Amino acid sequence: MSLPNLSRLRHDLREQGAIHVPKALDANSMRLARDAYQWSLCHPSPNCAHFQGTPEAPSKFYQDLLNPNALPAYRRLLEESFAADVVAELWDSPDVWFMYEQVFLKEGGESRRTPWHQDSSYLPITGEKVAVMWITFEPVRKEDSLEFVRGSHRGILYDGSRFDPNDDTAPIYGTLPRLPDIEADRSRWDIVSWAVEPGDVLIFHPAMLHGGAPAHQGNRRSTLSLRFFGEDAVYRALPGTARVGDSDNPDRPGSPFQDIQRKLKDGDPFRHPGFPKIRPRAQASA
Ligand SMILES: O=C(O)CCC(=O)C(=O)O
Repeated sequence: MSLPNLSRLRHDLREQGAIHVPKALDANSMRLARDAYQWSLCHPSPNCAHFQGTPEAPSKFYQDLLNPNALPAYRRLLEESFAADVVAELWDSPDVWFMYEQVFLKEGGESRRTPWHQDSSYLPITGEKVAVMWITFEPVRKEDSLEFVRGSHRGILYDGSRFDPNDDTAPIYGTLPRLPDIEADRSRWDIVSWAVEPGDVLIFHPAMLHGGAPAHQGNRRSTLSLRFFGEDAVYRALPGTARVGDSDNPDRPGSPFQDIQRKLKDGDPFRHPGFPKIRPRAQASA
């Protein structure tokens, strides 16, 4: 595949940390993505969470991630869709590994925002070639989309958010700088977002500060995030132990992250059989 405006997309992903790639996934890729997403909704893992609404935002906000049984269900998406090819092209690298999936569903009226956070606060991985692909199944207006602080992947790594309904910045470790209250004064931050159609994707570095707008009465926001890494990705120990139940924390009992944290030391190549290599495609045997 060949993405239009590839050199600008590569530049912006590297320097600004997040990009909108229009029409990245064709109809077949979107069908496979939806099948995988539906599988996740029908097979909640021990990691799934229903976030409490508030009186102002009472609607459903569901998420699940790193389902221990996801790989067979996601295999066709990973092998046959363009998702990993898009990432390989943006990295200008043939090698892509899959880390894990995350599903979000907001519906039933006003929902709370997804608090501002950086995925890197929860992940013992670092490198230039680490990326999140955000796929939406409904058209999303710019004001209802995922938002980013431009260039924040080059800045401070903040503590994670506990997704506490009473305090978006409540920390998970207490050892990293506390997340700033971006919503309290958005004008201080260089916030960027895009309108996204099904088939478009947002791609961002996991160190990017990002947060999700709420869903509104009469609309549904169902999205799938896929996390990938490339050949320069290395292990970087987390600054503490996130607690099981902390949202976005993939360090769950039995997860490959637990194993990797026992076995690797800082700077080791980030590799584990639970994180399969998906590009280049395996050669069909004769
Ligand atoms: O879609 C959202 O509201 C949040 C997405 C997100 O935080 C992620 O994909 O890492």
